[in-house]
Amino acid sequence: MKISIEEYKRRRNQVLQTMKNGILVIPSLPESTMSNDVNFVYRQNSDILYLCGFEEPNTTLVLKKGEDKNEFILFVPKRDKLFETWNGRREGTVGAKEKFFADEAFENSELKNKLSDWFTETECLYFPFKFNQSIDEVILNSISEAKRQRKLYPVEIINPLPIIHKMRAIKSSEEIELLKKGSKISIEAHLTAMKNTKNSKFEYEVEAYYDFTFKKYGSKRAAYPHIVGGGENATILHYITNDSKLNDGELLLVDAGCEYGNYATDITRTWPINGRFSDVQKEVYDIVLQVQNECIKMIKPGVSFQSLTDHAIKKITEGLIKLNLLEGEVKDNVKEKTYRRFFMHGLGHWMGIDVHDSPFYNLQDKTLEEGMVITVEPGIYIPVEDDIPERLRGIGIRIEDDIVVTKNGNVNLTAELPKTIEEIEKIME
Ligand SMILES: [Mn+2]
Repeated sequence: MKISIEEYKRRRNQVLQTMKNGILVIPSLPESTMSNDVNFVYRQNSDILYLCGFEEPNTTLVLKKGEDKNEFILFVPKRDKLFETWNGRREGTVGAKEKFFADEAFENSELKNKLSDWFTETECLYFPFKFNQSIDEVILNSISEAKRQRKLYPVEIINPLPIIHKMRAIKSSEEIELLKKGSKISIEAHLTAMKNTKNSKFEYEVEAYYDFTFKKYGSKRAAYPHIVGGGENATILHYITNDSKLNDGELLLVDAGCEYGNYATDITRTWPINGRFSDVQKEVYDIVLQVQNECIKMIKPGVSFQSLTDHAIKKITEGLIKLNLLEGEVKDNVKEKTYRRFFMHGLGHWMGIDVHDSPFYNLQDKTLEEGMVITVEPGIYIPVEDDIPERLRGIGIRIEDDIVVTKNGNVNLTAELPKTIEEIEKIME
C-alpha cells in the first residue's frame, strides 16, 4: 500500500497553483554518520516524500512555474555499478522519469549549472535555507552566477514550507488508509507488550516487542525512539534509555508508534508492571483518562485546538487540587499556570509524514477541519520531591490516541487499544 502517482501529481499541482511564477527547490537532508564509514539508515526529507515519494539521499526536487508551462524536475544520484553492488540499486535519471514521473531528471552534479541558468529567468525563488548546508551554498552561488550575467535573478526568496505544510495538515483518503494500517500495527505491538510485561525484568525487554511487531507487519521503522519508562522514569517526557529494572507495584509508561508507508503513528499507554493498579495509581489514572476521553469527544470541524487545550488544563488542574498537589481555586491555578509543574507539554500535535507533522503550520492557533489528524495526549507527572505527599511521588501517566477529524465529528484510529483500568487489568491477567 502506498500513495498513488495521481495523488503526488495533485499535490505538486496544488503547490504550483499557490506559487507565483518562479522556481521552488527542496533539498533532501544530508546523510549522517553512525560510525566510521557506516551511516545511520537514511530517511528522506518529509517534504520530498510528500511531493513525489523519492527515497534516495542526495536528491533535490524542483518545481518550475512559468507563463505557459510548469515542470517537475528531480536531481538524483547517478547510476554507479560499483556503488550499487555494495549499497543497493539506484533509480537514476531514467527511474526518476519513468517511475516517479519527473518531466526532467538530471544527475545531481548538474544542479549548480542548471540552477544558475534557470535563475537568469526568474525573480522569485522558493527555497528553505538551513536544512542542507551544501545545497544552501549551491543556491547562493547560483544566484551570484545569475546576477553576474546581468539578466534577471531571484531578488525575492520565499520559504515554501508554510505552503506545503498547510496542505500536509489536511489528509486525503489515501493518507488516512496508511494511517489506519500503521495504527493497527502499533496497537498490536502495545497489546503484545502489555501481555508480556509481567514476565519482563527490564524496560528493554518490553521495548523489544515493539521492534519485533513493527518489523513483522511491514513497518520500516519506528516513527520516533520508543519511550519505555518504569516508575519514576515515566515522569521524564522523552526518556529513551529504557534500561532500568521494572519494579513490582510501579507503573510503566510506553509511548511508541510505527511508521508505515512513510506515515507516523503515535500511541501512549500506561499500565501496572504487576498487572494490577494500586488505589493511588487508579486515582491519578482516572483523572488523565477522563480528560482524554472528554477532549476526544469535543473534536469536530469548527472547534479550535485551543479550546481543547483549555478544557484539558481546567480538568487536570481540578484533578491536581483533588489530589492535594495544588491548593486554592481552579481559576487562580489556571491563571498562574501552577499545573505546569505536573502537566508541562501540549495537549497534542498534528500527525502525518512527520510524527510532529507540519512544523511550519502551527496547530495551537488553528480551528479543526475535516481531514486533519491530531494526537490527544494529556498527562500527569508527579516529581519525587519533598513537598509532594509520599504516596504520589514518581507517578507518571500519559494516555495518547490518534484522531481523524471527520465531517461530523471524529474517528479514533487507536480506539481498539484498551485504556480503561478494567480492560488493561484483564489483558494482563
Ligand atoms: Mn505524541
